[in-house]
Amino acid sequence: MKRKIVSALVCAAMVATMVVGCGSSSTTTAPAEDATEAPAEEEAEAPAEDAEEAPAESDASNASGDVITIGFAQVGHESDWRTASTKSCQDVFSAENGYDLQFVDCDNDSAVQLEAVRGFIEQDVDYIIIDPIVSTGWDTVLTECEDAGIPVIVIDRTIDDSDKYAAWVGSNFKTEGLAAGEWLKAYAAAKGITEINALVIEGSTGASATIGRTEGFKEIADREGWTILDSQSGDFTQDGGQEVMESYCKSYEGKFNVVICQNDNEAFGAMDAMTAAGVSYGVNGDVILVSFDACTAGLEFVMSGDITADFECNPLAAPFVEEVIKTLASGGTPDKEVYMVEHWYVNEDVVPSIEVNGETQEMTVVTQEIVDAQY
Ligand code: GYE
Repeated sequence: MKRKIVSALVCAAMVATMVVGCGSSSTTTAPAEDATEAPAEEEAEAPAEDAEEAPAESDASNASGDVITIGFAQVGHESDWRTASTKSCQDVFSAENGYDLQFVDCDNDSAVQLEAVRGFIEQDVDYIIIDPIVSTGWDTVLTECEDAGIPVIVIDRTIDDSDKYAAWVGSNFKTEGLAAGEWLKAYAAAKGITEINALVIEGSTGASATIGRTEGFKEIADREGWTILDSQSGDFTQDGGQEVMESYCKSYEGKFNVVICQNDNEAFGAMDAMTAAGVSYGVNGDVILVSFDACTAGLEFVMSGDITADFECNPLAAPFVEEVIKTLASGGTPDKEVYMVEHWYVNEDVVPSIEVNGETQEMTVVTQEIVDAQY
């Protein structure tokens, strides 16, 4: 019992950081239990219930009372974000909550991921969750899932060449890239920086997170006439970020004043490379350092001023996935797209808010309290 209450509270804290509707077509109900930690305007959207009534604890077995079997083909273990995503699923789809979670770490290998999904079909699991490593090449295997009568729920990254899945829960990556660009424009103006020469460290090639963040930032860069000196993949890893930045420091010595890393782990590697090369970065440095994800360690570096701005990607999708499963189990039709909420973090209050896609959103100055509450 004690464990269950704790898990309900953890779940409550997780959903408190999410709301719905930040993407164009999203409509859904947040599976919130207790939204006490949610920022004021988001609480309204999350229907609060007692922690004891957490979705993760209730009717977690199928109609016949059996354990629900879920196959989860996870991308890999490349980043802090990924670790948080995996933990979110393992916490919600636990044996205690009535699930048998078949978890496969696909180690960033698309062939392994397709095999994992086919393995789940063989096992005749009740539901399949896929976080697609790449956004294309899915229609055949999704047709196989459909033929087997197994609903697929896509999380995080999108599938762009098939719609044979029940629902997708994730983030709007292009919006994240646009936000980084709009913030940079306002920040540079406030600081009297008139020329932007940017280096981009992209995520894994073919991932929708990479494609969206790249497109979004480039759209603003093109509009503003900024120079993107180079854009190479760091594969969403710390080693990858460090390696790419080491080579950038040699090739573009003295020529760049902005580095955009498409996730926090790449930023950690890039910081090491810049430090080694004698390049200063962050709020007091020569280089504006922008990152995405805003995991705990990323926010710590925002607070210390090493990362200038960090655009959140919320990995805690599992409670929403559980809602989709419950809707399907009761014969309903879930919303096809469910968007996570993203907060945008900075060290200093130079740019209070920015407008993206016609909507104004505040920039949040990181405090220790925010760091402590982050996943
Ligand atoms: O930003 C990165 C992870 O797909 C949004 O993948 C995710 C990305 C995330 O490795 O850290």
